Amino acid sequence: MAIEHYTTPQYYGIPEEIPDLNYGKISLKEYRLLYRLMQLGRRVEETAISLYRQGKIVGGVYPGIGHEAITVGSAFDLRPEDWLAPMHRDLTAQMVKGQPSKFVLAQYLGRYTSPTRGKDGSVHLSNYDYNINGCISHIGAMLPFIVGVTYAGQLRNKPCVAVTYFGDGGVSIGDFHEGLNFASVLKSPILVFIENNQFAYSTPLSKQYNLFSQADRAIAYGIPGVMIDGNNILAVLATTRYFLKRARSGLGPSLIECITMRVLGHSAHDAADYVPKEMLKEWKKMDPIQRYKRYLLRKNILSEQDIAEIEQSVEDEIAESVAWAEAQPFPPGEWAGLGVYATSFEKRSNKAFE
Ligand SMILES: Cc1ncc(C[n+]2csc(CCOP(=O)(O)OP(=O)(O)O)c2C)c(N)n1
Ligand SMILES: [Mg+2]
Repeated sequence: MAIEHYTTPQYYGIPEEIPDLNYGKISLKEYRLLYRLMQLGRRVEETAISLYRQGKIVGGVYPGIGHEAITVGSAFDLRPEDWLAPMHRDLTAQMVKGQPSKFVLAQYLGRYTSPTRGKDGSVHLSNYDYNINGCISHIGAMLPFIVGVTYAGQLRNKPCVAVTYFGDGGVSIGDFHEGLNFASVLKSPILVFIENNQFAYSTPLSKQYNLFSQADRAIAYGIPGVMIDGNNILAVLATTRYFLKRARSGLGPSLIECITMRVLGHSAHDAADYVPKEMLKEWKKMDPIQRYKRYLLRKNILSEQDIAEIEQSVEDEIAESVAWAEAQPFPPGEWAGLGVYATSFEKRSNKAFE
């Protein structure tokens, strides 16, 4: 089974444990916040799936459930001036960067007060108030784009780092290779995460490439590449911290392959019958939130009561955000023809709606 293929990398854990690595200093506040953000991402997406089943969602839902260690760990240390260029499965990273959960839900529901004012679904959600450039649909296009964004920062002497993401399928496209080469030449301060979730839609890894690790692709571009346990929040955070520091000090980009599993279908309309049941069962034991919770309890970092309080505060936020989003108006018809060309494109700011 594919899962056993990945038992040797440095940071790879076992289902019940998070190994003791040198994580750097993590304060109690950060331990709590990491848990809260993972839980918030999970619950927002579960809520979106439920709204989808009620026929309320405009467009699709592409859940990143099971990816929370990657989406939270990779974006956790980003500063306001840094950029996030998420993929279709990275809504949780957007919330880590500051995107309010009520905007995520308003976007799913196609409301006029959503960041794109009701145009498009959740996938292309951007928010320039938080330096988030939403997913460009054509897989691969995010990398050359974000190289350009950080290059602008380099030229203006206003350095910023950027984090972007690929799937295990997306890395086979030309833009990935051109973009990574360009990033290497420009010493772009970019962390490129590969969310290896074992499938690209219905295509398993065995039909996609013949490498042991996608991180090996980094060698071809003269940059560092690592493969890590993508269901271990602390491994993702430690690795991100290391490469962020490296990028901020002018040493250029890195490629970080995170091994995980797409535990649901490609989107809410995909039952994913092509995924072996046994494989899913094994991966569910490695759920990143449950693993982190066990770690926090075992190490006496948080108590059951602390965890319950955090979970309740997430439930309260979700209830408030859903109520707000459902009460928002749909866009007026004439809005469909506005904002299409640059000439009529007003500066996007969502502050007015907060
Ligand atoms: C150039 C291009 N080809 C195909 C698609 C359609 N498409 C969207 S997501 C997807 C699967 C991507 O798989 P992967 O990169 O592994 O990411 P995952 O969905 O598993 O997170 C495909 C084929 C697209 N958006 N762009
Ligand atoms: Mg994939």
